[in-house]
Amino acid sequence: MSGVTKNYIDGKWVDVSTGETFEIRNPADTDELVGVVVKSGKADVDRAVQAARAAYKSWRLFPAPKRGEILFRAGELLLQEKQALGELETREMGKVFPETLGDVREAIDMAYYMAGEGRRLSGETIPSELMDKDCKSMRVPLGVCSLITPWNFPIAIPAWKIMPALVSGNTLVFKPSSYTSIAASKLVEILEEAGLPQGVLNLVHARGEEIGEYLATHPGTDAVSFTGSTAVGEKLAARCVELGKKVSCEMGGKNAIIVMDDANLDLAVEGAVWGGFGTTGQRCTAASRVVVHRDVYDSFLDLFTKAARKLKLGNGLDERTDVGPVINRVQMEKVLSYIEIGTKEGAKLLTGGKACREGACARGYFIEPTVFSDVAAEMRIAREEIFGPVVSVLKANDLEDAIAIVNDTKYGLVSSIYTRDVNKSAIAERELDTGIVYINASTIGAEIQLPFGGTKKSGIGHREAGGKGGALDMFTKWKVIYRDYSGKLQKAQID
Ligand code: UN1
Repeated sequence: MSGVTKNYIDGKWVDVSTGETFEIRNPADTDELVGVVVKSGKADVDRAVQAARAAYKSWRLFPAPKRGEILFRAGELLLQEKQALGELETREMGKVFPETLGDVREAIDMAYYMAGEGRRLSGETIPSELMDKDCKSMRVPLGVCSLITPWNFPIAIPAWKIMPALVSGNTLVFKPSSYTSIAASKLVEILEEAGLPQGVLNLVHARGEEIGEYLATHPGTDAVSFTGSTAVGEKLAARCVELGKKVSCEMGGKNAIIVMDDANLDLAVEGAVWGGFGTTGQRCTAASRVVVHRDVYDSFLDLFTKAARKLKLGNGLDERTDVGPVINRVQMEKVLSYIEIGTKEGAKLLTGGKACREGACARGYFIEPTVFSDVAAEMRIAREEIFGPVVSVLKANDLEDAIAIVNDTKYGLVSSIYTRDVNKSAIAERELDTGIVYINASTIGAEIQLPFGGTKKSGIGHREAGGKGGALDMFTKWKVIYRDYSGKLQKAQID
């Protein structure tokens, strides 16, 4: 542990008005203090917004390709620091080292991708219906954006927002989850080193929802991009609409994998294990439901349960570990309470179901990978987002039934189907009402060059990441220019 992690405002690492701090402890071993972080008050947010406002005047005019070059350098630095960042992330939030390396990789991908956007960011030139008149559309920045990010992807999700927001010419106030403040600070340090001018990116650390809400609704900001729970996102979005701020929220999921009778069963089992228990089930894309064709239901359950039992819990830096801890005590209790609810509702607990407090797990928030079978579609464990290592298996009669089960949720982030029948895959692709559909692959691992996000209560506003309809739509607004060089009054639409 070295020193106190500070706020970054107007190009300086600074203390906070409250004089208070909070601790970050390793969720795999709470005896390990990972760091101490400043706890911001409202005055610190005010300072950060003010700095972003001031910096906006020149940053918006700084050429986009040059903004892109800074991001490119940040990508290079992230690549150099990948191992160290991955290790820090595992200590700070618990997920296993190969996955934290993947998290950093996703940020590198985003940096390079958005660096390229600096030389595109294109609009259109379109013919006018009148003589001697031209028309064009262009993307312009929004102003000051607040970015509020969760702990499960400590570097990647901030990068999904920071990189497109910066290349588009916005200035930012970034409030990361207080469970991953140190990783967030490292990302900001890297962007500073890459040459970001002062005030363009400001970082405030705080614990609890109050400061995030204060920032999101701050009169000095123009837009909010949030990733987190549906409950918080919906509240935030409603406030932003009232206040006239542009808003985008990535929220919950109750994602499902369909396993058809013709599927490669071993592959489907691997996909269900990876989607259900990867990141300890703490992804918005996690496969928390598996909907299995009745003809392969028993054999799938047999293989899946065996595979889940084999998973080794422990510290994510130990290479023998498959599954790390959940993030904190509150989350552990929430997941355990869902396991109790599932049992009471009559689902059959096939494996797992308990906290683990032995051996490598003695001082952390560990929960055994848990599989429920005989789950009915109306049960809470089949409907509510648990965000932990708990998978509900449901039985379907045929493809139509399976699709209906998958779509019968308030969420719509990701779905997947395992089948070797090309016609079935085409029908699933058309009918599954989710922002992302995988065929013969699990629900996790979206790539950054495509829009990321979901339907229904999984998302409000714009998609994240790259591609048409991705994050540039969130972080820019369209401006249309008509130029009349005829020297006379010309009237459109008038004969
Ligand atoms: C999240 O869990 O909030 O597709 C994001 C995936 C990752 C991103 C997950 N690329 O699982």
